[in-house]
Amino acid sequence: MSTSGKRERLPPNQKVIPEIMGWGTQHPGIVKELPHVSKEEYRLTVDGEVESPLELDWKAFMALPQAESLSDFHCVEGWSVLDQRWEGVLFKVLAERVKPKPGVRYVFFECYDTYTTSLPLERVRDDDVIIAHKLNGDDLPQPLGGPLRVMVPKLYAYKSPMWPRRITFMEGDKLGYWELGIYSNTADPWKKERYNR
Ligand SMILES: Nc1nc2c(c(=O)[nH]1)N[C@H]1C(S)=C(S)[C@@H](COP(=O)(O)O)O[C@H]1N2
Ligand SMILES: [Mo]
Repeated sequence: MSTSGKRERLPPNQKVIPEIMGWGTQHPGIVKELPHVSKEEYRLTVDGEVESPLELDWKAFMALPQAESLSDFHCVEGWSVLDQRWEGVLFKVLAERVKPKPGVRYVFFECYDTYTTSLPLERVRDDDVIIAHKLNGDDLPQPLGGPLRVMVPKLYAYKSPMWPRRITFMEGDKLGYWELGIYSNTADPWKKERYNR
């Protein structure tokens, strides 16, 4: 927030670069090779404290209402990419389908490469949070999370899990891979919430 109360477009200490860098170029991935998950073998499980858990294959995922989200991408390493157009299913649409039970406040993500992260339910219900299969008109490249990535643009990108395998709705929070390590669990770029203290 600036003193006028309006949010600056670029968070503090970020510089704009033309393209998202991708897997292994900033933080090494937590596996040695990119996980190979084809659309044919992709399964996304949505479970936990919900009335109607789901297991989606690619066809079922694509049959959900599709949307677009235009947003800026902020990496904790200090670079940002503006105006990225993601296409896929809004997270809040998926949340409506599974019907979280009262008391659910967090969502935990497990990925095909064993990466994990968590987010407050309130945050992932924002209009710009999308489970994306396209970026700027093309199929999402695998090093950027293809075939599928959850994009949470208001937070540093380590809160945007690539290749999600399981999404679990929970009452309490559970720390993910980087949050157990050096990075902040709140991850707000405008507040420079980079590191765990
Ligand atoms: N599944 C998975 N998602 C992940 C990661 C990962 O290693 N595996 N790395 C995170 C981290 S630390 C960052 S900085 C961003 C990197 O996104 P990019 O490679 O598209 O720049 O993805 C996040 N999502
Ligand atoms: Mo990162």
